[in-house]
Amino acid sequence: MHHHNLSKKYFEKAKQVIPGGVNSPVRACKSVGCDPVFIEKGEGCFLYDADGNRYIDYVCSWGPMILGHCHPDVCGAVNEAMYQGMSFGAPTWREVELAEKIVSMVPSIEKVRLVNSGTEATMSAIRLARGYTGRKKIIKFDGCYHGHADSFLVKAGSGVATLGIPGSPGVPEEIVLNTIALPYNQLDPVKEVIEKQADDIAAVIVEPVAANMGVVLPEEGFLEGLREITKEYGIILIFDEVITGFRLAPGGAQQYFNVMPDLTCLGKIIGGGMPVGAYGGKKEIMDHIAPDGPVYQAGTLSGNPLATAAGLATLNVLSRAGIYEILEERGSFLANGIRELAKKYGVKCQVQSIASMMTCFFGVDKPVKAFNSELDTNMYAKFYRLMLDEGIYLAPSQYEASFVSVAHNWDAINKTLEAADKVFKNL
Ligand code: KE4
Repeated sequence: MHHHNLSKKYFEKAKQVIPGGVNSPVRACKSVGCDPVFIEKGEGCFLYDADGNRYIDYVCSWGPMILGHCHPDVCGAVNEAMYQGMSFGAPTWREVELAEKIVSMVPSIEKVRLVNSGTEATMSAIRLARGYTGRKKIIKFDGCYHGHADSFLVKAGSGVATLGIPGSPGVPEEIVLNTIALPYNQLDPVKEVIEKQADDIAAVIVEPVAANMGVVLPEEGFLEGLREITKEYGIILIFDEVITGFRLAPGGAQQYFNVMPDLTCLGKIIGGGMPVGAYGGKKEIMDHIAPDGPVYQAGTLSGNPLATAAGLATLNVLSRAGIYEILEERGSFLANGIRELAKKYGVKCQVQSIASMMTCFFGVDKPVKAFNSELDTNMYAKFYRLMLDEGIYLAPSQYEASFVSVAHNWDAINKTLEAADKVFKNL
């Protein structure tokens, strides 16, 4: 690897004018014990940093860049849209085209509202569920992250025993009193809480495949069980598919597992790299949203021409035959290759993957089924730094997912496994 002199210089400057030098905390790489590199450009599966180092990119902007960087169809669409006007704050036909595309791809969505981020999508979905049911409480799961709206920032395990405890300064107790956090992949605690408090519970929100505690798959029957009990008590089931949407399948996790939520939250891939989020579901529920309904939600740049152009171009490419088979084949080949290397060198590393997303959990050698605070995060940090030196750009946190894009060809995958072989040998 070359040096990171310019990145270091840029980071010092950045920290003088931006909190932590970053516009989102995880980018500061605090949990992997090194400073972030500043990226100059991306191309296909590659990133190039300010010092001219090239990396194979498995962060993919935390999910959105499923087609790789600078896909011609996406760049072309944005370029064309740009010269028609960047934003009007008025209805445009392309918003309808994107909405129709989302409705055609995501099985449970009949109507959809575009917003500007995943956080806006989940925040709005919760408000809609509360407004539609007239109830206040929500159930979320430890280790699942739904963006930074107050209602979701509760301490883990703040479940039914103790009322929601703020997970961050600035979040009033009054807000999180109504948030119940329960263990992921366990139905009994959910049944217990709902049977006691059903009339107060507006929604259950869940990452159908968790990615914010590392990739954790739903246990057999977990999603089906949530669907059954929420239907029985008239509770809105919300799938937060900000990561799994258009990642696991054209119709996301709900199509992959064939479990239909009442509302779905989307983000990341839906904008192809531009700021787009969305929430959608049954017409009967969505018609409660302003201006037709009483539940208020709004946004100056929601559905803006550039974002809808990027999003529509991305979903159109993803709709081509064979795309998800390619993603699955390369994702599983990479995950299996790393599993074999961990075994070859006797490294305690549990690789969990689905479709084209994966996490290497260090310090465990059996399945991770819920948020695990005992992981060897130091070993992950060492793995991260050594892989970065080999030109492989992984998620800078043990509790995140890494992603394969359509642009990760076999040469990139094989180079990654060669790097992992070298790194595992020295771990
Ligand atoms: P945004 O507001 O960051 O667009 O989306 C929030 C969100 C909602 N739901 C899920 C399942 C998510 O994963 C996210 C955001 N994910 C994080 C990390 N996995 C984005 C990276 C960051 O925070 O910088």
